[in-house]
Amino acid sequence: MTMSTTTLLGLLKQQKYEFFSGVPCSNFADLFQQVSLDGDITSVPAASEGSALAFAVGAALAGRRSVVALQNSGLGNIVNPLTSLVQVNCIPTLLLISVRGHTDEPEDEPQHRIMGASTHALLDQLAIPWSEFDGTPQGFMATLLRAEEAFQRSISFAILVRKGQLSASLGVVVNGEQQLEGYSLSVGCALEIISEALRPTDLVVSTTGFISRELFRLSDRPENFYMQGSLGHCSAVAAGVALAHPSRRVVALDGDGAVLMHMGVLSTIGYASPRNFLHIVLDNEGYVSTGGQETTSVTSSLEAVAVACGYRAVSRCVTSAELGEAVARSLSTEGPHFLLCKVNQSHSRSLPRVTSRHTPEENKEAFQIALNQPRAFHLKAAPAGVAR
Ligand SMILES: Cc1ncc(C[n+]2csc(CCOP(=O)(O)OP(=O)(O)O)c2C)c(N)n1
Ligand SMILES: [Mg+2]
Repeated sequence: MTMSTTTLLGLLKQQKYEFFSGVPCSNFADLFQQVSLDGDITSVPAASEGSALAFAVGAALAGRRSVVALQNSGLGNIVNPLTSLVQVNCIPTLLLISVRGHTDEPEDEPQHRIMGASTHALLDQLAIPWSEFDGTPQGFMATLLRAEEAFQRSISFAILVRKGQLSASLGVVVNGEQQLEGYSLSVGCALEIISEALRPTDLVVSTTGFISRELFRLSDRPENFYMQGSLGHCSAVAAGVALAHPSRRVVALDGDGAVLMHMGVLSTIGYASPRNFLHIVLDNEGYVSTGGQETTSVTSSLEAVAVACGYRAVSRCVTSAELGEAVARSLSTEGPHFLLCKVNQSHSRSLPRVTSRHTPEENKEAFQIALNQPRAFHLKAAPAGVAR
C-alpha cells in the first residue's frame, strides 16, 4: 500500500512531532522536501545520522518531540548515540527508517544487502521496538500509538518504510534531468575535464551515488575503485592507498554531502600528508543522488577547512578553465592537494549502475591488479621529486 507524504506528515504533526532531522534516502525525497517547506516543523539537515539523532536529543531535552529520518545504511552511524546517549539517558526518539536491501528485494544494490537482511535483527538486538509501515493512515496511526506507549517507558521506536510506500506530492525527481540554475559546470563536464587531465596510471576512488555512476559512464577503467556504500569514507580509502603506495598518484572523487558526513578525515589527511594524493570535491550543494536536498556546504567553505587542516595546496574552481588548470597544477607539485569544484545539479537522464558491468568484488580485483601491475602506458617524464 502507498500513502502520501502529506498524510504521513499530517499525522506526525497531529501527534505533536515538531522537530525533524536526518540524512536523506531517495525513498524519503518528498518527505525531506516537504519538511523543509513546512513552517510548523523545525528541520535540521544533519551531516550524519549520528548527529541527526543528537540534534533530536537536544530538542527532546528542550521539550520538543522529534523524528529522525534515515536510510538503514545510516544505522551504522547511529548505533553509538542510540545506545550510549538515547538509551542510557532515557530520551526516546522516533526513528523513521527507509529499508533498502530487504530480503525480498534481491535486485537492490549490493551495498544494501547485508544491512537489508540485518535491520530488523539489529533493532531487536538493541531492544528498539519497531513496526513495518503498512502504507495506510489507520495502520500508521496505530503504529504512532505503539510508539507512544514505548515513549512512556522511555524507549525509542522505529518505523520501517519500504521503497514506493510513500507517494510523492511535490514531484521531486531523482535521477532525472535536474537542471538547476547556478554553476556552469555539471558533474559530467567536470569529470570529462578531470579525466582528460589525469594520467592513465592515476588511481581514482570515487564516492557513493551519482558521482561514481557518472564516472563509470564516462570513463570506466580498472584504475577506478567505485565506492557504492560507506558514504563519506572515499577520501580515507583513497588516502590509505596513497600512503601505502607512495609511488602512484591517487585521486579521491568526493561529494559535498560525503565530505560533510565525516569531515574529521580532512584533518587526518592534512596530518598524514600523502604527497601523492589529490582530493577533488564535486560540490553541488546538495544530496543530488537522493533528490537534491540542500547540504550545509551552501554555508560552509570546504576549501577553507582543507587549508586549516593542513592540505599543502588548495584551489576553488567554478569554470572549466579553472578546473583544468588546477588538476594540471596538482600534477607538478606535491600534495596533499584539495580541489573544490562548484558544480550544478544536472546529470544525464539515465545513469548506468556500476553493477550493470562489475560486481563490487570484480571492481576490487581489477583495481588491485591495476595498482600492483600498472598497465604499460606511454609515460611522460615526471618533474623531479613528484610521485608518479
Ligand atoms: C550512511 C548513509 N546515509 C545515507 C545514504 C544515502 N545516500 C546515498 S548517496 C547520498 C548523497 C550524497 O551526497 P553527495 O556526497 O553530495 O553526492 P551527490 O549525490 O550530490 O553527487 C545519500 C544521502 C547512504 N548511502 N549512506
Ligand atoms: Mg552533493
